[in-house]
Amino acid sequence: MVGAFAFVASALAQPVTPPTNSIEPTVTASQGDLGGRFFGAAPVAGKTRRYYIAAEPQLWDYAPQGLDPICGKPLPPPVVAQRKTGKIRYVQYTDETFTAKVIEHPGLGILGPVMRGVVGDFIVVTFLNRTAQPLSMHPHGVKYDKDSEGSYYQPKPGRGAAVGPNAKFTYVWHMDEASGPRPDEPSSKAWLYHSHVEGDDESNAGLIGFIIVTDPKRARPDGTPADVDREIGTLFMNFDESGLGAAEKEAAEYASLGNGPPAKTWAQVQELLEHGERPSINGYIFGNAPGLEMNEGERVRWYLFALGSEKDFHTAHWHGVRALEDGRRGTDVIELLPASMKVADITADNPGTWLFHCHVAMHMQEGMFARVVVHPKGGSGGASVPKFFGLRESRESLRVERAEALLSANPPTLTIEGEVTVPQAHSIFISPVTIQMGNKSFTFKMDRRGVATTPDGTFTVKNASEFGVIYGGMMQFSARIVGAPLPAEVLSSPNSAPSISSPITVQVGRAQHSATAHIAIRQ
Ligand SMILES: [Cu+2]
Repeated sequence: MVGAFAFVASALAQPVTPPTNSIEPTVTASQGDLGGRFFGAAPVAGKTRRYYIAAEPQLWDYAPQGLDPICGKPLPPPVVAQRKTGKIRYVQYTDETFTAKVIEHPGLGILGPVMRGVVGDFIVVTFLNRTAQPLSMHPHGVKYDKDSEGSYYQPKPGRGAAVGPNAKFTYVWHMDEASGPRPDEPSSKAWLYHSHVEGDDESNAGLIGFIIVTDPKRARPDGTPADVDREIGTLFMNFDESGLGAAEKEAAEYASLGNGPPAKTWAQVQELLEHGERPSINGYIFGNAPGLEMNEGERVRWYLFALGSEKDFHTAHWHGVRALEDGRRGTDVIELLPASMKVADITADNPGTWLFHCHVAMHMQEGMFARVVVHPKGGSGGASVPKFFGLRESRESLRVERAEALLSANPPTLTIEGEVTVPQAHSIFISPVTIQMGNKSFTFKMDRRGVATTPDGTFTVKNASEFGVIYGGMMQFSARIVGAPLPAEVLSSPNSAPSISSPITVQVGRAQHSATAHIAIRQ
């Protein structure tokens, strides 16, 4: 056993090679974007929902808390040896420049951005492939022509089947009648989307998300289901971190057929597979999934998915609350198989912190569990995550958390605190930050400690590493602007006004981020 474990540990220490394929791209970077049509016509303009999504390499952490907070135990050795791993994810941007990332919903974990609409709408998504291998976006459930199928196979794959490195393709998907809920189904339903050039490897790499289609007769003006107060989405999937490619698995499998000795024996391959198993909920294991939160009394629509292989038979089980499965059956367990897509309606009638887990014993042991919180009415603070996925107004890349003008101070000062999206592993001392408010703009160039001081004020980055690098894609900042350069609208705000709203733009490198700052005025 000691020998076997040493073998596994040394194999795990090798860098995991990203999946590769030898498929000829159907669209290359030099061809430009050849998509954007639906059966040869432009999608209906007034019914178009526009998205910009890139596939990007990312370091994924299965257990960011570093332990199992539910059982109060350390993580098992194979997980500790390889808690973080290289993934590819779908990342949403605000516009066609692909410079400002949209702030991610923390409850989605490894899942990509949610795209949504009502029956009759078109999803128009420009896909940019920022990896070295051809990738795609293949949707379930919605209507598409061959070019927007996003799936590579013979004969005649469509143009969007295998989008090459740095290439772009705009997919058009129609939420037709058949993609929406029937009258006897719940008011909204969800469909998976994933990359489908060589499907299994790419879902396992992290290229998965979902689409919500709502019945327009039962929808709010923003497209959310009218009979629901909150949405949650969970993917049950056994990610494979063995680092073994399909060829290696097959070589071991068919060794007895006389094709020469395999590089690894069948037993070695099984051992690697076993230690590489990550039975995850939204890409998190051992109680590390954040954002599964509800408030007491809310009607919560829970979208459940599974994906993966023959080990991905899951039974999602809630403690503390009951669910109505697809509007029909009362239960607290939902059965899931690879590519299952189910809807469970829950009334959050039982405040507390509850276990949510896969009831397959092996998966449970290997960490397929999470915490669900039902915040009590009248408690101090409710659910901290947005109530609905993928709304237009939540597509922000800049969030102003605090803005305050002290006008009686000498000189008067304006303080702005917030967060803004930045690229992966962003070096703060390379890209200056420019803040624009009204007719004034202030540029700050930080040092490695993340501080910039100019005659106009100070800008401080709060979450950079000691080398001046931000990991995780969010820059937390505090800006203080002093004296005469304050925007005129702030200085001249009427004495009686307790606050004013002002558009603010923050530019980081090439990326433009806009928001509205609600500035509290202190005289
Ligand atoms: Cu399971």
